[in-house]
Amino acid sequence: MAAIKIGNRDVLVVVDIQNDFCPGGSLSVPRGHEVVPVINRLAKHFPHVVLTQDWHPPDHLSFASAHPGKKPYEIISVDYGRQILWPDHCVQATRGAEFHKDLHVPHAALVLRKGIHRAIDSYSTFYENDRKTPTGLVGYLRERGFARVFLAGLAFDFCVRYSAEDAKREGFEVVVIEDACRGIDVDGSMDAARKSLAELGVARTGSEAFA
Ligand code: VGL
Ligand code: ZN
Repeated sequence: MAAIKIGNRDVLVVVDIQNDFCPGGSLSVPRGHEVVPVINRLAKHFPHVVLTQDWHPPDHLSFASAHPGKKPYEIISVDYGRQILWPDHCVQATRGAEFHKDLHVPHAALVLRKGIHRAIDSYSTFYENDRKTPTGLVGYLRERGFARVFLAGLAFDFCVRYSAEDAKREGFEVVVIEDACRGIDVDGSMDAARKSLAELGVARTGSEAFA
């Protein structure tokens, strides 16, 4: 694969490298921790990095525990459509919400927190699941003059996927760094993510392209 040259209009968005998404966490992504060294290496190639954090209040509507009688991974209907119910995860200011201890990206300029509204889940780091409520990240990236968004992190089939799609729709060039992601894979979500990203023209690469 041809080497990718990174410049000042490029930004790396590192998605949700948090304890709860790693083995031992409450919503652990299989082998999620394996992306940590890959991302640490990758980030050295990028002068501009943003970290995101899933950051829910304790009674968040995406938690099965907030719906008596419901279990994790059941689907319910909410104001904005279908919502998968998750185990409690990434509760604000808890250990599960902290970044993995080995994540080392000291030059990251922004930590963007999402999923902060009790009644709206947020997979995308740009728009919450009602598809209307912005996180502010589009404005930040535009004001900083970025044109190309590289994405890495957890989970490929949720947060990375929806973030890539929104970035593309907002007119950024988007590249997903595949070996720097891992997925949850519920109900065919990995295949659905790959298909949707291909249809939208989101580019994919491997971390070796930055060597
Ligand atoms: C995520 C499920 C629930 C993610 C966040 O970051 O991919 N997935 N909350
Ligand atoms: Zn969440």
